[in-house]
Amino acid sequence: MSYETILTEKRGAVTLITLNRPQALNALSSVVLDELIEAFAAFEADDSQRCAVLTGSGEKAFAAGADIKEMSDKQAADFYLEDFFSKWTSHLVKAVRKPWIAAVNGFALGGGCELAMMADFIIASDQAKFGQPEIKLGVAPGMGGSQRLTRAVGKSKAMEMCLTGRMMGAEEAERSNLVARVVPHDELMTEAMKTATTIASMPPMAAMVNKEMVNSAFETGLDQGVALERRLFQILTASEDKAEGMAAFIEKREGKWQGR
Ligand code: CO8
Repeated sequence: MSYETILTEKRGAVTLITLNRPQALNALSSVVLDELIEAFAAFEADDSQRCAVLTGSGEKAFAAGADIKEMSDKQAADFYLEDFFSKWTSHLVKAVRKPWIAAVNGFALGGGCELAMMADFIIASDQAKFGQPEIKLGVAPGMGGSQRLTRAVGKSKAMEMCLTGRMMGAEEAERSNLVARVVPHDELMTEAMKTATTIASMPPMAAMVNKEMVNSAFETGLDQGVALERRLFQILTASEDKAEGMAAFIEKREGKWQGR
């Protein structure tokens, strides 16, 4: 499948998706959104693919935000009637049950930071910079940034970033729990692919269940989350991969997963 604004590639069981508008710092236009929706749907539907990595092309940016040039002429009624930005969460967060990682290689600003935070976790280059500078355009985050950033780094830092539009460097992002890990810039893709390959080698249904459990911590109270965890755990114990995983451990061999 060929796209205009993104590149996709299957590497074993890992799908690599690259935002590919380097001349616009990978700004997220409506074409990018439509193509990402298609690429993630293809990844989700392909049983041979078990983890995805999303990154940006070029040296400078993961994505410098929603496409300001495309949005500048739109009126409030257009944004409201199109329910602008709603598809990002419905198609890239809710509809993707398999794990995916954002490999942030440079600027992740505005919608770019929000897109990275939609991933299950972020691995960042030491040159990455995160920010929600929408206030400087007279607006505010619109793809979940005020919510996901606050849950990740806490109220004080999220509020400061949204109100001043300042960027956070990779080291601060790791210290503040926005990213799972920072790696030297030149090693970003090797490390991200290695991590994705490790996830892809796990029993696939167990990977989906682990993802669902951790995500539920953001959406439910503690009692409800713990109850969901217990039920999902009980369901997994009936899987073929549970029987295989435990037998493989006892027989001192690698498990062979059925994905069910
Ligand atoms: N949208 C469209 N084009 C962009 C964007 C963007 N978000 N970011 C950069 N570009 C383009 C530039 O216009 C420029 O194009 P051209 O060469 O044709 O002039 C090219 O990318 C390179 O950019 P710069 O020359 O600016 O590169 P610098 O290295 O000098 O600066 C920065 C890099 C600091 C990242 C700078 O480009 C910048 O500040 N970009 C915008 C960041 C931003 O504000 N992001 C938030 C966008 S808003 C959003 O995501 C959600 C809510 C939006 C509602 C808006 C309603 C109008």
